[in-house]
Amino acid sequence: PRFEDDGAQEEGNELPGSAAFPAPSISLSPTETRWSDTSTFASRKKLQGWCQLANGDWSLGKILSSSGGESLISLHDDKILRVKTEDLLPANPDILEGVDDLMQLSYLHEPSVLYNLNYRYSRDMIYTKAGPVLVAINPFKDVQLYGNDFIEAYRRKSLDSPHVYAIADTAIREMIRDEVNQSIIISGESGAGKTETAKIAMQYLASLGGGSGIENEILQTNPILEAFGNAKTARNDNSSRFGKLIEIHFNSSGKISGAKIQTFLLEKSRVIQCADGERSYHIFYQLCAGASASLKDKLNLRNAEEYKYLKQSNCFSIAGVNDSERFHSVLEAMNVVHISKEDQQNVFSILAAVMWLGNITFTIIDNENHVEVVHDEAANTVAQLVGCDIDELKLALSTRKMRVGNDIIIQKLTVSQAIDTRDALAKSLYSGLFDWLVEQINKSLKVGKQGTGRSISILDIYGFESFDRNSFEQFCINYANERLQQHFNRHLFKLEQEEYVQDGIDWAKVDFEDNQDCLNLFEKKPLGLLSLLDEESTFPNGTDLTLANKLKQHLHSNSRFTGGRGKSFGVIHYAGEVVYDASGFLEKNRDPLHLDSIQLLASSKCQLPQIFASKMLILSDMPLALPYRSNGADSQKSSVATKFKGQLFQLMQRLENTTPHFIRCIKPNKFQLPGVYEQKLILQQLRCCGVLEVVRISRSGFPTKMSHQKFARRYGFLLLESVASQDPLSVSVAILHQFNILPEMYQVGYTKLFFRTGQIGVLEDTRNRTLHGILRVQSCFRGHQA
Ligand code: AD9
Ligand code: MG
Repeated sequence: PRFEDDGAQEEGNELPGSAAFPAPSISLSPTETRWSDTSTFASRKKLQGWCQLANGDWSLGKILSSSGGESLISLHDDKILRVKTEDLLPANPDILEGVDDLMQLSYLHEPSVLYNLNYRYSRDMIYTKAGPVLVAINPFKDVQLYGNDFIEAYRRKSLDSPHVYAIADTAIREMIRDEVNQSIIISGESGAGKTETAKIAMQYLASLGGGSGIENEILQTNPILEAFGNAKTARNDNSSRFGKLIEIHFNSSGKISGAKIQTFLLEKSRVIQCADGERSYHIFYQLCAGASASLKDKLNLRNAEEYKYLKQSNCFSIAGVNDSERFHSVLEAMNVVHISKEDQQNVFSILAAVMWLGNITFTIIDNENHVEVVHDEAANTVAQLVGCDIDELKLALSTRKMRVGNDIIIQKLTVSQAIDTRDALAKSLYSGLFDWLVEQINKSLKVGKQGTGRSISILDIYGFESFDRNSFEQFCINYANERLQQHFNRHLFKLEQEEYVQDGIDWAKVDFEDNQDCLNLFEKKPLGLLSLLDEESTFPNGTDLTLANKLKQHLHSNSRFTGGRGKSFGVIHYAGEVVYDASGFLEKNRDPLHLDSIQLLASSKCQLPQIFASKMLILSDMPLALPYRSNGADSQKSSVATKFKGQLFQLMQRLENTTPHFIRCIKPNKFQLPGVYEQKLILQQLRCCGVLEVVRISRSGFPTKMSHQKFARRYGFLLLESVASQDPLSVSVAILHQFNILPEMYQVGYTKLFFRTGQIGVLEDTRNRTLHGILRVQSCFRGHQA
């Protein structure tokens, strides 16, 4: 590959000459740019270099001497180290300190990237470009980078340092210029800042306005969805437990005309149980803390501490968060998105019913462990809040109707079956409520009739997760991240390079980490993780252990699959190995709809339970009157994993038709603390998301491209002299000459022109200035006429 030469090497005359460094290059194993030519090296005094300390961190030091393949290096703390010269990496000249695009670094290797990011981070410059990708490091504190003044400055382009606003601005401009839908794809680990970043992007887009308050409505969806879909986890006090795509539509005059939200796989299991120190969904605690006396009375509401579902994890509050205040913000937001007061009451009834469900207990009535529901305050309150008969409720939670041949028999449930049934009802009430809310929000944001010109989608999906214990949720989340990673790879590496080759331009290939084999491990039929999981889920006798064994039996030779003991198995993801515990996989994947519970909801006097029941029936494809078949198969509905896979495919298809803008969020430390920059943690994230390769391909590649026709049409009018032939290619070449674009800065392909970064800027500026000039002259002219 050829490289842009920023001239830094000549200026910094203390740097080794080009003999020792044929070209600035990078590598994930940073051997490429190691000092090999010690003679060149030794002749230069005061030279700085990077060396790796015993703990793995990189440190910058002055090289005191070099001989016999070894160097003495003095570190900042005056320590002197003896290291192998070939293990040293060259430092960038001072003038490149803190550059805002990693592409500008003369020496691009891991320590120089880490240093540059840290240099900026410690000055609250949390955003840095890595070629086309924006890297955002979570500050874990308020930084003075947002608000109307900044928005205005980015719009007028009086500020151009890397920023989410700049990305959103580019998306808008490209949407208008190319007439193509855009997407802003935000990724990163849990707690890295995706949701905050998405909100910052939404803020910028909303500032374009739309009339009748649509922009405010869009912003107000955030407090609602966060209250119902976010929770405190070990990694993040405000962790999103669902994925979200918001599509913001614009009309032909560039104003917002509406929006649509799609959500992915809410973590239902959190409603009934979560790990120690974590919380269930924020809204439960907010409701308990913030409800008015009359609402409390109506819902028979207690303190959060009195609900079993909430108290089992021993965590009720979040440092620095006032749940009661948040509750009032949610109420206001619900008003803004036109959820009526009556519907709000209905929502709270369901929430209270879910909490009270957890307090329902059972007594054993025979020596086969069969149970009856205890007729107490909890059962009474649930019946009242759900709007059903208390006896029906008790029956639905303690028995199951079965069809055997043509007869219907009633089977009593054991303690554990009854508990499962109760918990399943709580989960489906909550997820029904969540889906219903999203639907109401979408009705309110509905894309206006006056036609949607184009849209910008913002994707904020749960980040890659690897805990001590990883369950079905992590399995799905990490699978989704593999898909997204592939989208990223495809766009930034594969498609890019294929395009160069197709258009016949001179190009040396850059390798990248392909994750197709990991996706195959998940998706292959019939012997992939998802197929095998589904197969085992349909076997009445399948258990989590038989599932784990089956996976090992069929997949042991797959290089991305690592076995494990008992119910555990491992997958080598693009971001590292994750060991999953198959306990609960089958149940969560089947997510059985207990028909007796659905019938119970359908019999409700209240609106929401009825709506949930009919949705569940549509999903399950079952007529209401039909009880379970005796083989235990509750319904024909597709498994959770299959549904999720379908959603992901749809999502990818939608994204494929957009121009993507990628933002990579980085979590600088595990403690959610400001000012703590942990090299190893950051490096691991940079590696797994391929940031360094992106920089490499961008700076050796041609990120801007335009067809000959388009180029000629767009800039042809700027030509000062007429061109003999009017074919687009001749016009294009004439433009390139007139603007003195250097030959190494572009290539002419069969159909397109390819430019290195920064080249098209001059042309665009001239074009804009010229156009404005023309418009001014025209309006002057009209003024005279008037
Ligand atoms: V998860 O995968 O949903 O668990 P996210 O979404 O990546 O995760 P989130 O946006 O929730 O992380 O950020 C975590 C916390 O970091 C926030 O609650 C803020 O306290 C903090 N944060 C993130 N970005 C910023 C920022 N730009 N400015 C200030 C920030 N604080
Ligand atoms: Mg989030």
